[in-house]
Amino acid sequence: MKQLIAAFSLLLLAISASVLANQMNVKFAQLDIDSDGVISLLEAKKNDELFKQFSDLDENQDEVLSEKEFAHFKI
Ligand SMILES: [Ca+2]
Ligand SMILES: [Ca+2]
Repeated sequence: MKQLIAAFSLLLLAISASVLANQMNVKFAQLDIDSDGVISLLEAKKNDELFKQFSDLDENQDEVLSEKEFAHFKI
């Protein structure tokens, strides 16, 4: 029985993790207005906090945020 509960909790954890990941994707997709898979400075301007953090988040300094760089964004 304990094993069943443990397995069930793991399943729940996996589900909530994927829901969280989806929410991140939705947000990224919302900001990526032209859907080219990166957030440009112009697109980042839609979100004040993101705009402030833009240069810190843009690790390779190509003036766009990849999904990986955006993942470091904290509100
Ligand atoms: Ca874009
Ligand atoms: Ca970049």
